[in-house]
Order: sequence, then C-alpha cells, then structure tokens
Amino acid sequence: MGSMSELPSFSLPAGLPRLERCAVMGVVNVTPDSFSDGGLWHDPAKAIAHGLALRARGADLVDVGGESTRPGSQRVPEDEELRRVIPVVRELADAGVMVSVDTMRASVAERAVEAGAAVVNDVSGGLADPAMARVVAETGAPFVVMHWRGQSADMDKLAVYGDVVRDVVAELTDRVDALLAAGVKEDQLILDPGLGFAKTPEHNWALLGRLDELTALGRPVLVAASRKRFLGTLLADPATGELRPPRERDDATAAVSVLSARAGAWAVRVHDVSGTADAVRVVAAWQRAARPGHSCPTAGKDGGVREGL
Ligand code: PMM
Repeated sequence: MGSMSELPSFSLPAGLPRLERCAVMGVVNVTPDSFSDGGLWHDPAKAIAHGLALRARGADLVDVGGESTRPGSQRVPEDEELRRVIPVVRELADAGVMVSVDTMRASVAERAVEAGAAVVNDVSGGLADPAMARVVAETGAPFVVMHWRGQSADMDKLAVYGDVVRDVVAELTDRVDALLAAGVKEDQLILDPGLGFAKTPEHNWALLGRLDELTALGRPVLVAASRKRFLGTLLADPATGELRPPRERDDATAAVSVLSARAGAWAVRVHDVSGTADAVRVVAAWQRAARPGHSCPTAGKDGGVREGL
C-alpha cells in the first residue's frame, strides 16, 4: 500500500496528455436539474461558453453531461440527451478542448466520440447499457469506469457494505474483468470510486481516506467529490444543522483535490476549476521538492508553478 506522498504509477490511456501533475476535469452539465448547477448551462450556447471558460481557467478536460444523476432523479429520454450533449461536444472539440462525455448510453457515447469526444465517462461503468462495452471497445476511447450499484432513483437503499473500500475495489475489479472480456483494452480503463452513488458520507470519507487501496490497482483513478452532499454535511451550520449549499462547497472541494492529487489520483472532476487548477500545481511543486535530487520548482509547462521566483 502506497504512502500519501508516493507518486502514482499507472500507464495513461492513449490520447490523454501526460501531465506532471493531477489533471483537472471541469464539469458542464447541460441539464435543467443537476444538484449544484442545474439550469445554468442548459442552453447549448451557454454550455459551450462555460466549457471554454473552464478551459481558460485551467481545465485539462471538460466533461459534458446531459442527464442529472442526483439521488432520486429520473432518466432523460435518449433523443433529449443527444439533443443536449452532441452540439456542445462538437463545438468544444472543434475549439480544441479535450472533451469527455458523461453518459450511461452507448448510443450517446458513440455519437459523442464521432463529434470529437476524447473520453467516455460512464457513471454506471458500463452496467446501465449492455451495448456500452462494445462501443467503448470499437472506439478505443479512454473509459471512466465508476463504481455504481443502480440507477439514481433508488441508489440510496443500495448503500450497504461490509467494508466499503474492499467492496468497491472488488466490484470495480469485476467490472474491469467484464469489460476486458468484452474486448475493451487494458489501457483504456480509468477507475472512479463513485462518491455519493449508493454511498453515505461515511462511505465517501472511507473511500477518500483509503484512496491508496484503489490506486494500488495500478490504473488511473478519477476522484469526483465536487460540491457533493457529504461536503455539505461536513460543513453544516452547527446552530441549525442546515447543510452548506452546493455552491459554497468549492473551498472544501479544492481541499479534496489537494489530498486526492497527493494520494496519487490521475484527475479530479470539479465544477469550480480555478481553485483546483492552482491547488494541483501546488501539490506537484511540493512533491517535486520532496524528491531527492529535485530541481527548483519554478517552471514546468504542465505541472509547475506558472512563474519562477
Ligand atoms: N458524479 C456526478 C456526475 N458524473 N462522473 C464520474 N466519473 N464520477 C462521479 O462521481 C460523477 C460523475 C454527479 O453529478 P454532478 O455532475 O452534478 O457533479
């Protein structure tokens, strides 16, 4: 098991840039109802502008999704999801943004890759749509396999584990085996513990605190804690017990980004890119300085402090 300051040892899927630091995935939800930014970027033109703004603030990838996965939410029809997502993916990809498409549908993944998406991000890890594995195998796109136990409408009652970290590692390992058997290649796979999906706050904290048990699988790991409810619970008003609202959870999110980067995550998925983009550069500079024979952390195109001292 790795220590907190060990550098990650995974090989990166083809097509993703090798950075000297944890990558930053910015979120664009083209939805009317996502829990933290629902409705803000529902209009495609606003979604595209937001994606470009996230890149300008330091996002290495922009994750475009057309279906809310918040607890209790219902599925969006396929044609509506395509209508929301594809124009945004196309415009951003044409503008040179590295796009991931956040979808559980093989048809949407396929069309998004045709429109220029570089990564498929499936919160069900290929479980929701039996055709997903084939599409991922055929496109060869990097594939985010998130830990998932069921649709959002009823996921809360699925939050029952023996040891949550061991169970998540075992279930993700089963997923990986099934995907490989379906023709997906080893070097396409990225793992994600699925914070908040059939998880209580205690489960989420265990998965973060023991992230090394996931990175020990030797694959890139994506951590997506941004603005999630467990942060609202942590920061609840002590007098009233009222949860901290989603848009006031960004400092806590940046703290999770720091600790995830330090624990060897490949990338963090966040709504507010600026704080995290700076934070992961601080972690990279700190880690370079901690290595014997290090050079002064002044530059580094991708990973360094932006200006030398
Ligand atoms: N969480 C949300 C959406 N997409 N994708 C991955 N890979 N991991 C996650 O934990 C995840 C995700 C939750 O909704 P949001 O888009 O409103 O943050």
